[in-house]
Amino acid sequence: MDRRHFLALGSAAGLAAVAHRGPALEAAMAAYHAKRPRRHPHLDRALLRPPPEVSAANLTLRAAARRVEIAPGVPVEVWSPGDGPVGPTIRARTGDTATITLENALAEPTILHWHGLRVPEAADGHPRLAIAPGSTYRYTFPVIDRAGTYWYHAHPHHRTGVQAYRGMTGLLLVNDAAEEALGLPDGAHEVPLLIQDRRLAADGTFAYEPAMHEQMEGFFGDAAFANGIRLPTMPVETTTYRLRVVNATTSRVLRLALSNGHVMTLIGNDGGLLPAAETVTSVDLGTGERADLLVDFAHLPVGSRVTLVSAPFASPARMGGMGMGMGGMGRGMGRGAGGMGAGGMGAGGVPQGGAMDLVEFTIDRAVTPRGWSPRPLPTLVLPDPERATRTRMFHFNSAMMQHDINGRAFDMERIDETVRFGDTEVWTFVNDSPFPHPVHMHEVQFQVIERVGGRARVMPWERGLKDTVLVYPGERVSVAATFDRYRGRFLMHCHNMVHEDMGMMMNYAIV
Ligand SMILES: [Cu+2]
Repeated sequence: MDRRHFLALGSAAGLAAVAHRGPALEAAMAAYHAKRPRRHPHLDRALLRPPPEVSAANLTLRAAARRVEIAPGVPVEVWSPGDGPVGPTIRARTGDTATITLENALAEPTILHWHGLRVPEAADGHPRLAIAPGSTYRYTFPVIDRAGTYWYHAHPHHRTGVQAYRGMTGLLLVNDAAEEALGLPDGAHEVPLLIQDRRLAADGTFAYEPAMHEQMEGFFGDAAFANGIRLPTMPVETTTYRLRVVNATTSRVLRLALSNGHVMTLIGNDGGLLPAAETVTSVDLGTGERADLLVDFAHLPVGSRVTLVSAPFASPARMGGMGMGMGGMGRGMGRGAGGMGAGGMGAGGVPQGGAMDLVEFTIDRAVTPRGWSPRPLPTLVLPDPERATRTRMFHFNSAMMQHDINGRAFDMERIDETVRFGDTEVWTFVNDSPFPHPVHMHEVQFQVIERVGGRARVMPWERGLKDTVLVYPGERVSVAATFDRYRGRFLMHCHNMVHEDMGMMMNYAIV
């Protein structure tokens, strides 16, 4: 970054950028550059492409194995609900009716879940609704949720991890009048980023074979993908962009930051726009969480590069009783290698907390910046914990090659909790294990009201409405939710896909 240039300009944005660069971030970025993964010599950066946009009305998604290029000249077999390496971006407006047909041309059962949307039981993609190869499933539901960055992914039991990893996922963007009135960057300046991390095996396939230690901590790739493109680059103009980021990784916590240490403006998260914009230098996202960010490339010299990265952080994993935590067996080989030859059982990816490039931006063209200054965001009604009629406690345990909630692994037919329709409740998620658990509730957008232990506060990116919250080892996080849209059987689970596939999931019924 050209700090003097910024100071000379004396712009509010420039001064804010300098003021918000704390020593901690400087150190983190220095560490990042020191450990920066080398580019794989055989893979050039590919241009970032937004997935094609489709309407939610009369949409057919055909899930099939396809060969697509994930970098120039590198075809890989993906399993995708569209023609690209991941599914198309579904656009809807609040009040629309979604009518979506899923055709299963895969060789195994599948079903899609609309993550973050409140939908009728039959449209929620519960694993018991998975359809056999050759079958179709019809979803019809009104889009009742506010504007936001939602997403979709496969949800068959035991196979969510591998299917999402191979491409059975996509973005689902909802717009409404209140959001449109804000005049946020759009068109080419609105950039959906579905982030995954994967390992490309020597045989040109995506390796997904969690070894024993990976069945405990999770599965980590050696390179990041955005919209199914490996280590992409995007030419940008010297103006403000809206990045709509989904953490669609199997197990990785992302610490979103810019490689030049600049600030970003966080305007939204899981459930849409925040009560107020926040200036941040980094945002932590567990799998399933989203961030709606404004990034300003103004004043950067043409030809320079800025990378959206996952900045390094101390892995929150604690040493487990079996040495499965940080520094456990099989680690280190994959660090920074980013290589095709590193695939295969036990090779490991970049470990949890390791530095990763996500998307490179090249300043391509100087334009008159079209800034966006924070202004009042749409009013938000949050579930009120004072109205809660009941509190429930959920202990997340990972030990002895098992992941469970309150001592029980998922049973498709067992209803673990029953909630009265219309009630507001407080649910407390307690992490008794050595690994982070991003906890996701279907069918509600909740308010995070308290975190005890660990980070001991509600983070700036956890304000507003959320459907997934990151619970670190030793933390106890409470959320308030109102169950007032549909009756039926829904899920609460850890969104580390290795954990959920192994049973860290439960049914709850709204009656
Ligand atoms: Cu978990």
